[in-house]
Amino acid sequence: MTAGDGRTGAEALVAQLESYGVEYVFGLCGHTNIALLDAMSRSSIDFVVFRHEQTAAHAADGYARATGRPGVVLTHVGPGMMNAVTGVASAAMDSVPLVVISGDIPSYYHGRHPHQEVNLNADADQAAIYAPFVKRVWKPHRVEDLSRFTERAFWTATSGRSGAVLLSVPMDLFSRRLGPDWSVPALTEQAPAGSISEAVANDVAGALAHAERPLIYVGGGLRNPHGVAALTRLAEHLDVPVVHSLMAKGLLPDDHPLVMGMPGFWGLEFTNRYCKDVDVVLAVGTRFAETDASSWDPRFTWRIPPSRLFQVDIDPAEIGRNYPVEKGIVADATSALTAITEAAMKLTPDGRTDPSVRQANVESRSEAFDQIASFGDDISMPMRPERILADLGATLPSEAVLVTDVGWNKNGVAQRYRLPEQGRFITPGGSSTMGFGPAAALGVQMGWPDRVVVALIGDGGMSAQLPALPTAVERDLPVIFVVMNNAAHGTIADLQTSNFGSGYGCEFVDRDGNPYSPDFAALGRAVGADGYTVGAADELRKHLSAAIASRRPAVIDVPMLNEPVPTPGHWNITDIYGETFDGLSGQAGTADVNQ
Ligand SMILES: Cc1ncc(C[n+]2csc(CCOP(=O)(O)OP(=O)(O)O)c2C)c(N)n1
Ligand SMILES: [Mg+2]
Repeated sequence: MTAGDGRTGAEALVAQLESYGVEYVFGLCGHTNIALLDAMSRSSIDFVVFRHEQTAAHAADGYARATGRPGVVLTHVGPGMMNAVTGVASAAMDSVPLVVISGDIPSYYHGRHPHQEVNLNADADQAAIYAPFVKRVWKPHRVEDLSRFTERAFWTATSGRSGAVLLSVPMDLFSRRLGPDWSVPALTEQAPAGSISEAVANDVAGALAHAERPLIYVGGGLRNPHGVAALTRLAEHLDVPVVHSLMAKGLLPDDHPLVMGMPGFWGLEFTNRYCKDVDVVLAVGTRFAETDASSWDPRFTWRIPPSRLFQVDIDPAEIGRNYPVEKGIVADATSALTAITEAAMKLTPDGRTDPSVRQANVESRSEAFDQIASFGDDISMPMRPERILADLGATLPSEAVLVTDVGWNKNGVAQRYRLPEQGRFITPGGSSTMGFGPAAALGVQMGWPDRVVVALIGDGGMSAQLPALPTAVERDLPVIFVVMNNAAHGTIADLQTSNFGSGYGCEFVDRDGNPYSPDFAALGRAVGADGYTVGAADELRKHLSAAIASRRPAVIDVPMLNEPVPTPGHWNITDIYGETFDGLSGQAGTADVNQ
């Protein structure tokens, strides 16, 4: 083999991405990556140019959530990598597979502090910025190593608990040539991840079957349709209610009589009460996040012990962190649920003491959903958030995808929106990143070109990712951006008002103290999208229908009252602000117990 007469590192990398089935690369250029872009221009890969790296990373994340395939992001060194951080970390915190490729400084300038290097602590230290949230970083030094590391990057992002990885490539490697006999290393094949022994499956199934008040608590770790099918069989056969984390809304149909919705801060009172008094919990692919556990205060959502916990997770670090387990089961969620279901089919539930659970659940959930629907003809202007959700529910086709941001949109939908069985809810769970919604929606639409995709966002979220708008137009993506506009970072303004008496610093006001908002519809039109302003409450459905019919990017600016999100669970920040929280015992002091 003679080095120097084969393809360049860039050409080899592009061929490798093609062979791994990569359709899109989401990113932004810089002098460190244009050699790769040049190679991509002669390939089947479509490079999607963004105007901000955070937008690119969220869009790649949205694409990965929609398709189940890893998103690929391309950034420039230094400021490019830093701009992408929020998007990459948001994906990582929701275990979404993302491969980030960055053009790095030229290898031969190492130690000389070349242009745009981040080096105030160590030379060429930019990859260290990603250390707290990526699964692994690769920094090839020789072009011969690039394809091996690329294979590792895809394998690592997609196997086990999926997540983000970084491949930081010195820019000169893109232009160096490989020998003529270079070939793409095959991507390591994934066998189904490990299951559990029959004995463990029997134990878990037995505990559920003989329990008085059992519960299955499922999280975003269960993504596979086979896993969902096993979960449904298990719950129905043993008559066990199912509670889901924020990330898992929509895994089972919202109107299934055993589905109790989400627990925690934004869970319904009925749901939290049920969770608190269960005797056996099977938790699958969930980390008992603070939001879903009412700040882990045993008076509100989970009391483990005395509840007995069986916890299944592919990541051992998630097991037993906040609650002690009777059995910590490190396994793939789908395989484990399948085995437990098989074991359960031989049993009959024999310990139940309260036959009214299903009925009470259906009533409680219907009450929450119907409460939203009851605002369907509310004529308040600015609109009430409930009416906005009611209008969406009444107008969107059943297979529409709701991509939310943070604020009333995320919490209101998670708690009170009856998601149709074919619908999808996509939200930033772990990081709750304001700005996720508008940008992730682009990638979701690219993954599902035929579906109606709504970015349901606040005015804060839209403002945080305005660069998403021109890209939607440029790429002809018919995303409907519904801006719930209360001229405020409303969720935080509400918190601040209830704890400190004013919304100072959280509301958008002009120099005279009057509410201020950009004209989002005009901003939409300025970039070439359709723009609608809702002037009266009954106009929203009309504008939504027009936007759905036109299949063009559209911005609908919806003036909205700043209403606090109903928080039937408990969030102990109120105690922390009031200095009534004893962090050592983990107990609130004087705060009200709202149950
Ligand atoms: C990037 C980022 N910055 C700050 C926050 C804290 N935060 C949570 S909700 C929120 C307000 C969001 O405002 P908006 O999008 O207008 O929605 P609203 O709360 O008004 O419904 C903020 C600032 C965050 N989650 N993410
Ligand atoms: Mg707002």
